[in-house]
Amino acid sequence: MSLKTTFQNILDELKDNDEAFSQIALIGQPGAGKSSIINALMGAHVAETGASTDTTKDAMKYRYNFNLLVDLPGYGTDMFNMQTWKDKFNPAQYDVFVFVFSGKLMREDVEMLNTLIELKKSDSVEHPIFLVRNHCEDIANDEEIKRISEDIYGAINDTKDEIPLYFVDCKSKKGFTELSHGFQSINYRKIWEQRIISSFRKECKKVLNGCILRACFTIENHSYVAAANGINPIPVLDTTVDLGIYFDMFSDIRNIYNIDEEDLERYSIVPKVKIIVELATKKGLLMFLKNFPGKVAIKNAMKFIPVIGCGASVGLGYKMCEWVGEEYIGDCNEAANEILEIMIKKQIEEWANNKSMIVLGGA
Ligand SMILES: Nc1nc2c(ncn2[C@@H]2O[C@H](COP(=O)(O)OP(=O)(O)O)[C@@H](O)[C@H]2O)c(=O)[nH]1
Ligand SMILES: [Mg+2]
Repeated sequence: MSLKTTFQNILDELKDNDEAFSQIALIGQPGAGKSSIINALMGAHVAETGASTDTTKDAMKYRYNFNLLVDLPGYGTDMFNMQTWKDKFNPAQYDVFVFVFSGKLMREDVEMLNTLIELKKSDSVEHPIFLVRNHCEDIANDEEIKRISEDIYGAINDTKDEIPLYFVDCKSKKGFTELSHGFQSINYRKIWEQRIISSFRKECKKVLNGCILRACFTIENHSYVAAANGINPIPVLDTTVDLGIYFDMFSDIRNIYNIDEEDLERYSIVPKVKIIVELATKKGLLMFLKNFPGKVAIKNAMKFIPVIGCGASVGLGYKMCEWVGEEYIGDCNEAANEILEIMIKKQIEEWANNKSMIVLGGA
């Protein structure tokens, strides 16, 4: 299986995975009605609700069309003070924030809201925010609606246009049509794409890190062989470079990466080690030795010859093989990263052209 196929399988799997769906997190004090809102949106009693203490103890996820609704415990409790809550539930991992409140805004609510707004502004990915005032059956008149609205926008300053406010009531299910329409305005597709690409990059880098580790082992083994061969000096240079060992090593490294020579030439900018070694001539070897960053680096071929004796060439053989191997890993890695970036670019283009694949939010 080629490296490209390995990458493609990772991408396909990510596209099929629920975790790639946009995650809409409900955030608010305990008892604000987060779990009840999830039930109202889902049209079924899926999340546990409770009257007194915080019933939700961990992040619970519910599939909601092509999204996940994430029910979170409230903050500012004995179990989760503000800091423990932020550490444990790290809001940045979620895509959309639904800030739920019911009574008067507390100091902690304002702090949390501003944390979310800060994230929305600073993160490279989008984080739409929705404000939801629950228990709206308590609201007596328009005057009170105006006051609640002024209160919350006052706490977060000038973001009224970007952060909509909804009024809902979980008992009578009032306001949920508007809220679910609001969710539909989010560019879920873009969020979903960003999520897939970022996970794809991460997973592929893990694969490549594994390749580097295994390739380093291979280098070590070949370098021992190269060192053992150091007692058979090449005439003229008085040192040993057994090119067969190098080509074996290159082939092993390519196998670890599942990259073939064609790929390497196509993608890697200049597979420099290969070119130098392949010259396999006195000139080629001298070029190669001039590039070698160890102690034996020489300015002039003639001066180099008397310096290296048989004894020195044993250690030199090891060092040179190691260096050539490391350079070759660099070439393979460069090619692999280029394969990855080309795949990402192609996938983004394909998404942009395939308008029929729509990931919708809302009920
Ligand atoms: N009257 C009324 N009660 C509600 C409303 N929303 C939630 N509740 C009740 O408030 C309590 C806490 O709700 P819950 O969803 O568990 O809040 P959470 O802690 O934010 O998840 C439960 O007993 C709910 O039945 C509402 O809009 N109106
Ligand atoms: Mg709850």
